[in-house]
Amino acid sequence: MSKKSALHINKGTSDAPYINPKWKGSTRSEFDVESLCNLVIKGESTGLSKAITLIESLAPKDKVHARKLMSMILPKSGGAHRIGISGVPGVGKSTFLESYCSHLLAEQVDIKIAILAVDPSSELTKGSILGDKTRMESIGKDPRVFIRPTASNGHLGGVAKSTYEAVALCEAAGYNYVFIETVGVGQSETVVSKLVDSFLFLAMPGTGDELQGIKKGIMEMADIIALNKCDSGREVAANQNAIELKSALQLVSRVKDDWQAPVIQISSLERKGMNLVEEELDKYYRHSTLKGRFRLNRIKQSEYWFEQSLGELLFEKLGEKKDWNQKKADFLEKVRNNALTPFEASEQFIAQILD
Ligand SMILES: Nc1nc2c(ncn2[C@@H]2O[C@H](COP(=O)(O)OP(=O)(O)OP(=O)(O)O)[C@@H](O)[C@H]2O)c(=O)[nH]1
Ligand SMILES: [Mg+2]
Repeated sequence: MSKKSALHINKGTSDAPYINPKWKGSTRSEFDVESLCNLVIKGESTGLSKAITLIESLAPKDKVHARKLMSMILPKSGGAHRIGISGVPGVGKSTFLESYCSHLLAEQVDIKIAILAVDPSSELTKGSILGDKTRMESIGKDPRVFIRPTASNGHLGGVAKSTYEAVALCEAAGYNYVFIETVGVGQSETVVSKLVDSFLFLAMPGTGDELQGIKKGIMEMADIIALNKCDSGREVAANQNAIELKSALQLVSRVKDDWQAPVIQISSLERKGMNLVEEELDKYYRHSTLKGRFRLNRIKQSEYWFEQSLGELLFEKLGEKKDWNQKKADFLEKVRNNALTPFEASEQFIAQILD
């Protein structure tokens, strides 16, 4: 077995879908969706990998297969605790996952962990996932762990769709923890926060100004904030930062529930504080399940993605109308000349397009 397959790290982009050497010789037209579905349900990581490549594909034929696969998979999904991990590049998300998952693996024999890495800002073939391969090496070798980057297709809607479906596939394959690592840039955190049950935000010790730089939106999204890189010998600075973070958090009122995000201090490098993370995640899980919010949150997320997708698809379909560009340019000119307000122009434009 090659090192790559031993690590269960599978690259794949929509342009060049990952094809496991085991399937060499098979062609896409030979696709047997039912067998693939069975492989996934049996928990075979190679089948799961192939299934994720299929749902990421933009080829029309693959989309038909993917739709069929998802309809078979969906009733078997939902069984995992979905956990989002975010934070600025270099904060230590991958190192944390390596450390935290080692902790879980040592504690629980029956555990199955899937890690999906979402990075809409970089191409999958470069950058972070190569680093992840070495950073997560020790857990990647464990047969109970599946690591996979999600193809972004360059836009967030694509990330959301493929990640949503990849999570469902992992759950059908029996993974009871699904971690989604996302780099803290752009809108990726917002997307991931609407795909998970619990959202863990990693920060690192710095000056007060840097801490204040943590976006207010993130404070509202985060269920737990872990101050990473609180290594031995850095206790004083770490304590000071934790106090600052806590007081900043008090200014944020959570509208979605009555949860106050805790701030904990960890060192992923020294593997310190992993039990604290587990405790806080458990606490939050209990908090959300007790009040029925857990299920409701998932329903709300599905509704949200339905609405989002409707909007995106409608826009895409309208854009395919042959006179879209010309008419749009005409109305844009009227807006520029102040002949119409932007709102009136868009209303008239849509009315003409739909006519
Ligand atoms: N001192 C110290 N260094 C750490 C700790 N955790 C991670 N690092 C280091 O920080 C650097 C970045 O770690 P990564 O785990 O790749 O960070 P990341 O957030 O996944 O980075 P991206 O995937 O690029 O966004 C590496 O050199 C790690 O060794 C920690 O607890 N203490
Ligand atoms: Mg990383």
